[in-house]
Amino acid sequence: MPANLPAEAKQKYREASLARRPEEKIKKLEEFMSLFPKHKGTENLRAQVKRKISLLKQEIEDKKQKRTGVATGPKVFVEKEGDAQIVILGPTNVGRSSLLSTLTNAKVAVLNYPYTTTEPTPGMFNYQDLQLQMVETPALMKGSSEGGSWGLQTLTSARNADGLVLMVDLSQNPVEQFALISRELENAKILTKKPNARIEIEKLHMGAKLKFIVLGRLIDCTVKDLARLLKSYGIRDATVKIRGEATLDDVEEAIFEGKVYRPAIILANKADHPQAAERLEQLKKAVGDELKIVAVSCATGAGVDALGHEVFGMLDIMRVYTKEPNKKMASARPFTIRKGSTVFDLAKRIHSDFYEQFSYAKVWGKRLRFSPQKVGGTFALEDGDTVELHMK
Ligand SMILES: Nc1nc2c(ncn2[C@@H]2O[C@H](COP(=O)(O)OP(=O)(O)OP(=O)(O)O)[C@@H](O)[C@H]2O)c(=O)[nH]1
Ligand SMILES: [Mg+2]
Repeated sequence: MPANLPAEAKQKYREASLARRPEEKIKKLEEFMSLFPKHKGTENLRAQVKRKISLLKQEIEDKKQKRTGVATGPKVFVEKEGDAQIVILGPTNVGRSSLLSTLTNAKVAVLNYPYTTTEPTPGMFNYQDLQLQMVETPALMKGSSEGGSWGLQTLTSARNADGLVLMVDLSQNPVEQFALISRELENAKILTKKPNARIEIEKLHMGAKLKFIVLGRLIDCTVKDLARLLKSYGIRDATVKIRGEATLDDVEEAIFEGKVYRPAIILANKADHPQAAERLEQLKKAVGDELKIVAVSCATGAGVDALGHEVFGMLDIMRVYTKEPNKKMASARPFTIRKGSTVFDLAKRIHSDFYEQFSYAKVWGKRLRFSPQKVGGTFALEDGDTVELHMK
């Protein structure tokens, strides 16, 4: 827990947040690390800062690559496209590429040979009205979370995703494979179980001030305490959204982009294997009701049809329809946004102009006592709402 950092360290962190160039940020973050003691209580924080530094170094590499046109390394993660990005994770040879080529048009090499896939590779999976971007990542292995082999790419992709497919193989020992995936995710601070508190801190332009949207409950602290904490890290302009039950410590951890929650399902592939049924039972026993398990065979196609439904079901997204002010009908295709999103979130998704020049919105929804209702930007949307945005 990063609690009780010396004021000097907080000041340094603030400088790091304000630094514009990645080189400068790295320097400040390294100085920041030297300003707090090395012990069990700061272990998490050190790991997070180290990961941040690795990412910044990668960013510098990527820029160099763009300038010189010379590839120095593979992409860290894939830009999001479509309605949601699902990252496929698993140890080597479980059939991640087979899944990608079953669900999408992506051209990938499927080989009975380990470590074929060496960079995050996307494909688009059309499920009903939705476009789900599936991303195969290089194999997870012991030590991936320490940055070994492709660890940085694979786990950064997972961190960046909207949902995860954790893939194991029923021709091997799926319990061991799942244990490996769980361990690496845990070390990388990616949770697949919904935490009590979910906190998002979105930094805003200077002068915007601090805004708090508390959809859940604060434990042993007030909004004033949160404001004081954020200001001590130099955060003066931000929207802070809190769902579930959050303590001051949870908010402090969120400042360092510590733990993230990503919904997940387990996909047990190679269900055509003679011992598959028995191993599936062992896996179910080991996992309990922690995560949903879906068994498929990419080789025979068994179970694959149900996947779209399962993948969409695990995502924390809702459909919102938009309507132009002078039209009668709402759009046929919905926008998909995170559950708990506001009118501002929707506006930003459509175009930054809608956000920057936002005046008010009209919302039609089943839960509303009357529709349309005139609302402001922080109004929380729900699945199935229709929204009409008005600009200044
Ligand atoms: N029996 C059986 N074999 C499968 C199935 N799915 C994939 N395979 C085989 O498993 C091997 C590995 O498949 P890939 O899809 O390349 O596995 P991967 O997880 O992408 O592996 P790497 O990228 O090399 O880490 C290939 O020989 C596939 O033909 C399945 O459902 N049943
Ligand atoms: Mg592969």
